[in-house]
Amino acid sequence: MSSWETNTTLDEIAAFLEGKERIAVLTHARVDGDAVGSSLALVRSLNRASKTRRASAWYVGGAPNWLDQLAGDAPHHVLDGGKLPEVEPDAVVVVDTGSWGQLDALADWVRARHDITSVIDHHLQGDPDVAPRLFIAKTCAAAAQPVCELALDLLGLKNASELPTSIAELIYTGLATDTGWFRHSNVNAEVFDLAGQLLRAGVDHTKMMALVEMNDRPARLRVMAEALGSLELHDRDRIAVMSLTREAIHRAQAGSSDTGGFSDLGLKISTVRVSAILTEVETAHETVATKISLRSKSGPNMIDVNQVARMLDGGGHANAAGARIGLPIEQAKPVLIDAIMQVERQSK
Ligand SMILES: [Mn+2]
Repeated sequence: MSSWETNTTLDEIAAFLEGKERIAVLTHARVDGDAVGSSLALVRSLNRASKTRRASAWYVGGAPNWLDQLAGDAPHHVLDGGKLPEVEPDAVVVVDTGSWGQLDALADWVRARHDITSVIDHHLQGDPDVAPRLFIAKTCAAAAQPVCELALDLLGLKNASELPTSIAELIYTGLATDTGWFRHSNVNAEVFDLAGQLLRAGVDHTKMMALVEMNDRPARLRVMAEALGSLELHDRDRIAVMSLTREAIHRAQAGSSDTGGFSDLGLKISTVRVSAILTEVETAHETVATKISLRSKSGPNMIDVNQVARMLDGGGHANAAGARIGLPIEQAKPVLIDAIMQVERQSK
């Protein structure tokens, strides 16, 4: 019985990828900064390490509007409507997730290529049967950190300050976004050490920040207003819950790529310990499901939202986790609040 633990080294993954020419790099559906940054940093490093190699990244579930600008000429494809990668790879690398649910429409495609798949992740939960090679850096703030080590390995470099700027920018994006631009509790000396090395490699912090955080369409602010307008406080104002129905997203003239990243807004309220946003999503089978994104304040009396998410068959980190429930929002909400209060009671 395998478990969600590292069972290999980055050196061994590099050795496995040696001589592989067509490599598909995948990540979780509805990509974020770490998913894009770590996948494209790996793609660029693989292609730079071998002139004949054709590595590319494949994304499902929509993409943020900054994707193409960040990616530049790094090969990447956004697959819509259940489409699958058009290559038959000789190796697959999954970064920033290792769970079937997060792979979404790509799950069966990966399952059919299990033996040639490797996972590089930093989440506390995942499905160990996704790949025979698992590198799970659970103490890392971003998947971009182990990916950076692999990139150095592939390129024969010692320090991230020696990376080409085009790769350093991608790793920086992963590191910065998964730490909330160096605000979250996962920030530590290693994070700042690596950030410093990446700045020395030529990364322009202001440029990356503007690219990712100041590049929204007006619809994104309208949908944020819908989310804030839906705010409810529960459990003596300790739980903040926002909702985004498909109707609200439609009203804001927004798309699914405009909805991410609002889950921590509720944490701005002094009494709130857990903030959640429930987003109605369309599933492959046209039934209604609710995506739940959870954030908690760290420090004394912290509520471990990874535990909450696990009760709902999801997972993540102690302060940032997610799950998906096959119920409409109004039915998912009491289930979620009950799960949070259960974890809260256990942690007393
Ligand atoms: Mn990540």
